[in-house]
Amino acid sequence: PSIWRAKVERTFIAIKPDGVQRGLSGEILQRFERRGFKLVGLKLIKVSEELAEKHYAEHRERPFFKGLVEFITSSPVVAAVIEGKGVVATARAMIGPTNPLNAPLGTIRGDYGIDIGRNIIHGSDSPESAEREIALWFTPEELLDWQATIAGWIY
Ligand code: FUP
Repeated sequence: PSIWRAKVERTFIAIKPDGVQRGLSGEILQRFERRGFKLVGLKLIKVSEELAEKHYAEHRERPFFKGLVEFITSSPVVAAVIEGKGVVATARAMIGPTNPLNAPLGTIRGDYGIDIGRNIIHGSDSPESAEREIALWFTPEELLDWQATIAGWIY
């Protein structure tokens, strides 16, 4: 019974249209892979208005909601599910605060962004959000339960 076969945490990340347009997708995915997280779902998708509105439902009444939906549906998004110990909180830490101007250097937003409405990447903010968002963006068949043999060197 190998330790890396144990069910570990998963989170949802999405490289937003600005990140994809700027050619940052590979660089961003690389950061998570290098940290030790495992990709279990990955796709390039043109987000529908319906998906955008469901994803950002908590912001429905905010003044920036319409612009946010327009932005996220404007151009392809890289959607991913990554897995590993503490991945929800650690991915958020690697992403940095919502406003890139407040984001420390070394975080994705701190290294690549200056505008809150163009903050490059989304990451689930809690295990409950992760579960909701993974189910919203991926079908069960799109999530692969594969064994990363190198994980024995990480955990
Ligand atoms: P985060 O969890 O860091 O992605 O941030 P929020 O869930 O608070 O916000 C979701 C998205 O709404 C942000 F990525 C950008 C947008 N937003 C604005 O455009 N203006 C704001 O004042 C707050 C959020």
